[in-house]
Amino acid sequence: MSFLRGPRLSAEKKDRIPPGQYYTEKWPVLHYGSVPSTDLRTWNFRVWGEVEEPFSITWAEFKALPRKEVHTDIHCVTRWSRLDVDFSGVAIQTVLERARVKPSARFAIAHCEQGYTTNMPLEVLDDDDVLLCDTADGEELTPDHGYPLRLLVPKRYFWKSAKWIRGIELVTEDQLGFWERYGYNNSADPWKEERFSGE
Ligand SMILES: Nc1nc2c(c(=O)[nH]1)N[C@H]1C(S)=C(S)[C@@H](COP(=O)(O)O)O[C@H]1N2
Ligand SMILES: [Mo]
Repeated sequence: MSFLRGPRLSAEKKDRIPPGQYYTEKWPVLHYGSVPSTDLRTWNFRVWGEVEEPFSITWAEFKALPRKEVHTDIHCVTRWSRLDVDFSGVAIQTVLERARVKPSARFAIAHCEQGYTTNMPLEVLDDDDVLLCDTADGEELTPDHGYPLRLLVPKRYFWKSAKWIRGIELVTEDQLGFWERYGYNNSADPWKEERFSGE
């Protein structure tokens, strides 16, 4: 049947594919620019902005934080969806609590290598399936998928899941990130097909 793209899916799995998406078993690689190389000896991760306790931690300190696993589906605005991925890393709440986010903080900006940013309301970031993630399906992230660390925000299109993340800034006013300035939808809910701005 020509309208089926890719492998056949059970009804249960079909219901997990948002409108306008197709199922893939592959994990495509998408980003702007080149894959950065990371030296874990100089790598750090910062939280700053509207917080009581801005901090910077090394890779060793990051790896000593409590771990969490998230089993989820991911949806890219270029229309592929991948189901049942096992991610592991550190719950976003672990770093937000350590920084003691001020009540004035309303939005978060993820800052990555080479200046890539993505933005979201604090309540979108502060969700129980959001991870700072360093493994996928039991393997360390590969360089092209964000090694050593990426953000995972499963309820939004995948461009909000910033690769090569180096910090989070909490702000009072929203600031568009890289793809959001380029015309991608600021909210990016795949179940509402919020792909591009103006839609
Ligand atoms: N640092 C950074 N993160 C990024 C991007 C980027 O250009 N730079 N692109 C985003 C986009 S558009 C997508 S679809 C996903 C793709 O992630 P993947 O290559 O692991 O599938 O990464 C997101 N994270
Ligand atoms: Mo994307």
